[in-house]
Amino acid sequence: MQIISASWIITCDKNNSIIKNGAIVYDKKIIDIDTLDNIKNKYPKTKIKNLKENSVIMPGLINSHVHMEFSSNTTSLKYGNFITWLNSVIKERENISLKSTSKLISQKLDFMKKTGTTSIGAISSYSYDLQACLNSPLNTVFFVEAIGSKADMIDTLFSDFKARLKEVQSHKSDNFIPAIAIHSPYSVHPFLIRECLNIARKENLAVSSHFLESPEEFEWLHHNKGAFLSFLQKLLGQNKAISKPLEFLNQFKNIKDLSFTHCVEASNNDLEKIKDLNATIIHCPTSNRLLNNTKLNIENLKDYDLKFSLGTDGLSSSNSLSMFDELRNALMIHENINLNDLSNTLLKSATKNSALALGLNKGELSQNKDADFICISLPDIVLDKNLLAINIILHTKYVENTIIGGKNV
Ligand code: MCF
Ligand code: FE
Repeated sequence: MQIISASWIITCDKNNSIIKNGAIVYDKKIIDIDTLDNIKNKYPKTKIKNLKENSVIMPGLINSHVHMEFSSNTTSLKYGNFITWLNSVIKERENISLKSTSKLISQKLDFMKKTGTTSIGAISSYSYDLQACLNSPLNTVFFVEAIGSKADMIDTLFSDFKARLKEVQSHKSDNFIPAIAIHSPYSVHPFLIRECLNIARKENLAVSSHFLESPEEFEWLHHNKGAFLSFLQKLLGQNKAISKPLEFLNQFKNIKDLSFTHCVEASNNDLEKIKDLNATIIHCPTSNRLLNNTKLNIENLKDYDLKFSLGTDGLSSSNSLSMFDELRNALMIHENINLNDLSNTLLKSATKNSALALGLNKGELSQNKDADFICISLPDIVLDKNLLAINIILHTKYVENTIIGGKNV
């Protein structure tokens, strides 16, 4: 059992409690959390590690959506329009994958740890990122991705998917959790979706999918028109979408830990369905800005009682895997919301809501949650506790300490 204290503890719990001069008692899980004075009284014999002035302890950040296999990309892809981006990915993907070695991915994971991330939801297309994730102290929810829309290929694709999932499942541990990703409504055949989701239900695996991230995707799925028509006609000889948005969503019933990434073009009917499915929306603001110049209407989500979590997406659609960079971008992009309210909402989206999306017992500092937290140091005194969230987002580049499962890593 260990005790650590800081000037401030941001719990990200359901009441958004903030404790001034607080302390946490923990082993693998959090045993107690209170003011330093109360903890001293309750645990008089245990030595306390006191962090310095203007220190903050908060839950470790959870990056709920990232593609590590694209880690080598910096300048190869074209931004500004989704189809232009997709074409550049198809052209450059092999090169990017080859350069994204285990060594490079390990370096990126280390950078993520230093910038406050303690857990990731990694979408993996080929399992090229498996070894680096296994070697990392970060908790990984490893999503084996299913993709492919050609009916005559389904058997082969499904066999390949099952073989990859089996290999990934052989590595299951407390900090490595196998899961399933369905790429998107336009790229995965409904039969393949059905089979993969049956496995998820049977084996209780978390599921995630990209959903309605561009106006082109909306036009295609609803009306079989737009830039996707010529793109898919040329690539696969397709002239009709394989699923309508609601047909697609309806396939995801009875999945316990479910999330849909992007959703910037989701209709109100779609949002209602997503709520019905008890799913979380994963928001990747930098990716949305770079690929489409769109943003998620986070105010609208309240009307549907929907929660959103935060993700960076991969370096295929962002310039940084730092969750603090993503938080700052989100703070700048959503210019129509009160800054302090937005800051609190964003910290919650990067912790508690991300844990919800991935099905983890983490993301908030309260009794019995996993002891995953970060220690940061603010540059100067914060006089009003309502200004903590915004100052943490504005000023944190690197963390001082990272504790995962009670261990300093
Ligand atoms: O989230 C972004 C944009 N939307 C869709 N896919 C991806 C993103 N970043 C990487 N991807 C991957 C995806 O997992 O790119 C491929 C898939 O394997 C797209 S199809 C060429
Ligand atoms: Fe993505």
